[in-house]
Amino acid sequence: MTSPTSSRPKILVTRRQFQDQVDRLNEVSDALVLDRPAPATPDELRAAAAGAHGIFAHITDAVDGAVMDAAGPNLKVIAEFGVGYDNIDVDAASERNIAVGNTPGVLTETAADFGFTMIQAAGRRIAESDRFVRRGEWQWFEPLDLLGVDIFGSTLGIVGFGRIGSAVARRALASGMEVIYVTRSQPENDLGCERVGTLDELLERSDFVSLHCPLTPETNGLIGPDQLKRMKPEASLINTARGPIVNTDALAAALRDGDIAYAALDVTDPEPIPPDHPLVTMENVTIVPHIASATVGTRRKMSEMTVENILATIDGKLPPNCVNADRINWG
Ligand code: 8YV
Repeated sequence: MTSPTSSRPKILVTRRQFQDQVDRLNEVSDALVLDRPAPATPDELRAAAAGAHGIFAHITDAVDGAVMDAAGPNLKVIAEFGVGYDNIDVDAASERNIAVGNTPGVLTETAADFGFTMIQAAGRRIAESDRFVRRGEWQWFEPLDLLGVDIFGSTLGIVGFGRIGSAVARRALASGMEVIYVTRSQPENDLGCERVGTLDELLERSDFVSLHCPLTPETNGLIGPDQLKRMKPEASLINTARGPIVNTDALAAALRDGDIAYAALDVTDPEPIPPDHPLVTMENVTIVPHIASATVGTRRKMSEMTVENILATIDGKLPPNCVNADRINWG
């Protein structure tokens, strides 16, 4: 905890973290860990940020200009525990000369493992089958019950062919899928996947559509009613990227009306999704609570990287992984 007389920098850690990483921060700073079950409300976040040099931030924190102003002029770094940083207003940070860090690379393979798991979970109706057994409905062998879609030989459409999207593609190719993709920034790939001209073409050709793009103003609502109608009725939508990329109401309607067969979601909008939400009550949906990077090894590496991004700034250097380095001037 920061004492009023302390000259050490204050670091706000907004959620519980690996204690050895908090200890690393405490060697050179005073870490204030918000050690409670629920995320801070905006008011709590602003109050807790007061006087901070750094914020160890999580997806649950909307770090906007008001939080930065509440922190005050000491604030030098906002270090996101994750590769996606759509919860941080990077423009507001840059205007205030505050560096924003993230954790690219360390979670790629784990997130891709999980993305491919969700493709299989959708195609083979794993969660639905589990619920069937738990309800006591497994009475005898029924050759026409719970039939899924072959993974092998089917077409996977990947939206966003960056680190994670292309790592999912490698897994899909090894499982005998054809892989097509659309992407904003990547050049041609050397994996043998086909880059298609439009999202519409991808949606029309794919048996599985898997989202791997960041949430930006351009991708917010990217998959809406028109896009879902273009998908095959036997196709599945997999979202392990960010909830708002998909229009939730349109998705629920498409699943209800049979426009698509299945959805497997690691992320939702809203998040957490209320237990009485239509998507939660549908059999042809699998929802898990934003766990794509949730392995011990990966979350630990993310934590270490976030701490390193903060420690660098206490030394007067930019975070090693800084998303707005070109906009920071610390003289
Ligand atoms: C994290 C993620 O679990 O890296 C990301 O962008 O979504 C996840 O790996 C999340 O950011 C936790 O803060």
